Amino acid sequence: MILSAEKKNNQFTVALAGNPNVGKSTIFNALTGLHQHTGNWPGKTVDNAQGIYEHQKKSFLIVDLPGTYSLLAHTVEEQIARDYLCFANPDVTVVVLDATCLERNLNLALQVFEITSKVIVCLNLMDEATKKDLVIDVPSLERELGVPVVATAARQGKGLFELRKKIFQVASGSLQPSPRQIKYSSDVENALKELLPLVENIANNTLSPRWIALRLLDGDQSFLRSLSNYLDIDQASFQFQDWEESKCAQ
Ligand SMILES: Nc1nc2c(ncn2[C@@H]2O[C@H](COP(=O)(O)OP(=O)(O)OP(=O)(O)O)[C@@H](O)[C@H]2O)c(=O)[nH]1
Ligand SMILES: [Mg+2]
Repeated sequence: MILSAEKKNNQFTVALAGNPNVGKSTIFNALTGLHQHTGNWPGKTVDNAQGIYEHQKKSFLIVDLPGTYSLLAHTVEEQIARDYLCFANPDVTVVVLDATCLERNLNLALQVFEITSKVIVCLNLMDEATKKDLVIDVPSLERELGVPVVATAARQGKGLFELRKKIFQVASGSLQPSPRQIKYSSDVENALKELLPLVENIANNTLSPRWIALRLLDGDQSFLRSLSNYLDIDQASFQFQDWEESKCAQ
């Protein structure tokens, strides 16, 4: 379904995530030009745009995800974006942020960091930030976040070559981000420690066990439905039952 983006052999896939109105489609259009097609996500009335570009003789299939403030799947857009990031296993995820309101936008970035380590932050609308006399220390932000940060002004085409370069480096593995992880309260961290060994076998080497465990603690039914849709979790659900029973018996 949504996950079977028409990827060819030797093609890298790139997901563009971000809050609404931060310039994702502007970046998507600038990178792909006319090499794109649009439709709807299967079964939904939400736009699905995919396109292709080349860099260093490699082909990149880029997917413009719906704008979302979070990936906790309260809306159909959030569910689509979350499922794509969790189950389509893109080679790179670019989180586009509005440089004029970083704080609000970083919320989504930190959620993406829990799902995948192959992340780049694109700090867009830098021209607007400059107009507002905002100065962003990009190297410090990069160090704090643990991922490459590329400053862009997509409407003017600024920074996009650098963005393509970083996408290539992360996709090919020559650059390996190490995204900062949120540390939760000790209660949550202790529960995570117990859950992690149980979820590791359903993580399939692609999905972050920590993200799965966090969603389970959250009682996120929408994520559980997607897990059973996209992965075979029979064995895992049996083990969760054991875990729940042992907790109840205590
Ligand atoms: N000044 C300025 N405007 C930009 C920049 N990038 C995009 N825009 C403008 O911001 C508006 C929103 O851009 P979109 O590309 O549609 O944003 P989006 O993230 O795809 O929005 P949704 O699909 O609704 O989530 C448009 O008017 C763009 O022209 C930029 O770097 N600087
Ligand atoms: Mg858009």
